[in-house]
Formats: sequence, C-alpha cells, structure tokens
Amino acid sequence: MANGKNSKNHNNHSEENKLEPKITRFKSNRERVKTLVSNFKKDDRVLILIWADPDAMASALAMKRLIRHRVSEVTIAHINEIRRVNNVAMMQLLKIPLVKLRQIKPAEYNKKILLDSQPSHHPEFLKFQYDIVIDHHPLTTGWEAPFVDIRPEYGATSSILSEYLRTLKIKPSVALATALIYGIKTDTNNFEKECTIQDVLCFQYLFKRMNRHLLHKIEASDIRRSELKYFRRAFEEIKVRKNRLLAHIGRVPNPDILVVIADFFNHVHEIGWVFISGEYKDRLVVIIRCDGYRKDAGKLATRVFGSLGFAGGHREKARAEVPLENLGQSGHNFSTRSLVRLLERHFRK
Ligand SMILES: [Mn+2]
Repeated sequence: MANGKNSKNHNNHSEENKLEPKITRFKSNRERVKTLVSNFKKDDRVLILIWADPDAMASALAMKRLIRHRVSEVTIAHINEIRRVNNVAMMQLLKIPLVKLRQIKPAEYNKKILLDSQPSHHPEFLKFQYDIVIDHHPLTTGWEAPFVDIRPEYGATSSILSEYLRTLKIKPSVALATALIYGIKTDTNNFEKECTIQDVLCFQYLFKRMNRHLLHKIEASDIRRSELKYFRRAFEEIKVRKNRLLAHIGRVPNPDILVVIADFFNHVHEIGWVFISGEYKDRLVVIIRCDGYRKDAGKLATRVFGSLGFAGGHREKARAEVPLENLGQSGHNFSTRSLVRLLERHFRK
C-alpha cells in the first residue's frame, strides 16, 4: 500500500514541526457533518488529494458525493502511480474520476481536502495547506487544519465517510457503495486486521447497495493480459524437489506478477513450499509461499537471503529482494537451477 505512509515526517523546519493538529470534538455525528459541509460555498473549487489506493479512492468518491451540489467544482488528484491491477480495475469499473496531481494547477483550487493520509505522510502532501483532513492512521504532527477527523481505531477511512453519508441520509449509488465496500475490505484485509464495530456496521449498511459482480471482478483482476506469458514461462521452468516447487521467471516488468504466480502454485495440494523468483531492475526478487503449518516462510527467507539483501515476511508469506551483484557468479545468469541450489543448501540442514 501507500509507501509514503511508512516514511517519517519529511519536513525539517523545526518551527513547523511543532504544529499539532487539533482534532475537533463533536457531540454527535450530525453536528460533525454539519460543521464539515458548512466549510463550503457555492463558488468554491475543491481539490481532494489522495495516495490512490482502494480506501482513498472510495473515500474521495464519497467526499465528492457529499459536497458536489454545494460547490462549483470538485477534482480528485492522486500523487502516486496506480500500478496494482485491482486498483486500475476499481478505477475503470466504478468510473472514479481521477487526475494526476502534476496534470493540474493546485493554485486554481481555493479549498483542499486530504483523505486517508496526513500531510506529514508524504512530501507532496506537505506542500499544501488543507481545510479538511480525514484519516484513520495514527495521528502525526507537523501540520494543522481547521477541520480534522482522525480515527486510528477505524479500519478504513471509507467507514468514516460512510458514516457521513449515512448521517446526511444520502443513499450511495451502486458504484459508490461498491467502492466503499472494497475500500473497507482492502484496508481491514477482509476484517482479519484490526477494525471496529463501526467498520462492520458500515459494511452491513453498504452491502445492500453494492453490486457483488462488480466487486468480484475488481477483486479477481490481478493480472494484465500482457502478463499471461509469465505463466507459460513458469510452467516451462518449474522444478519440484520433494514437496517444494521452484521456478525462476527471469526479467519481469513488475514484481507483482511473481506474487500472483506464487499464490497460484500454492493451490497445489501436494506442494508445501513455493519459491518463485524473477529479476526486477537490478534485483532478484523471490516470493515464498507455504502453508505456515510447522513451516515459517519469513524465517526461511531471513536465513537464506538475510545476509544478501532484504528479506522478511510472515509464517505463510515471505519475500526477499537481493541485488544481483550480491549473488556473485550466479547473479550474472540466474536460473531455476541457481534458485534450487540456493535453497537446497538450507533444506539439507
Ligand atoms: Mn486507509
């Protein structure tokens, strides 16, 4: 997800770092949403800024719905490249009107809203003064805004925006309800991650209005047509050693396809471990899958690749990224055989 969210405050001006956002407290949702909409006038031109992931895109669509009749224009701009195929599918199938921030002139907008992020999450966000910031990540400092609604206990910003819609008795369209459901599902990892009863209630409220066929198509769309050829290469390359399946795919335009291929082979009943590697830029990327039962992919990744580059993950899923130059001779002409050799050594122990 948003890489920027992991980065620390990029603003080095100590004076500005002292800024602390004040979260406005309200007696009721009704009062809160009234205050929110009272910020807008008929001739306002509003810019909504996001790091385009499902939760942020859905939240922006909901915000647009909340204010579109109260202002003269609402534009949603994103600062990141949208690469994940599911996110491209969401944008296209639900017709989410997005523009890249660098394609517009932010100065032409007199009101700015930041959703599902805080200004300190990314240097691009820090360039602007916001009228409204709504987010569910832990509260950061180094910024201020007149209207701040930060609820770290919520699983998704989409849930917060759903509450706003509900309070104003706005019935979301099918596209909006589907977007918000997908936003909540993605950020809570289908309610497996931390979330509150509010997220569940929002889900229930939106569920009757969404279209499950659209949702399924968005969730299923994780491969580009142009990437099907990597499956052929995977089938040509696979080597099975005991219960371990290994394949080196070679050069890939995007390491995400390695994840999809690894997840696919993890469906095979007789296979306990899957190792799919590929070359992306000047690195070897290895995706590891196992059932997690008496196995630990994260530990194995660290043991094999920890000294060579980045390695980490959980019991069932892990990933390693190693600069090819750190692999010595085999880095020049890495193959499935090299992958087998690299791992066999560790399984023999
Ligand atoms: Mn989020």
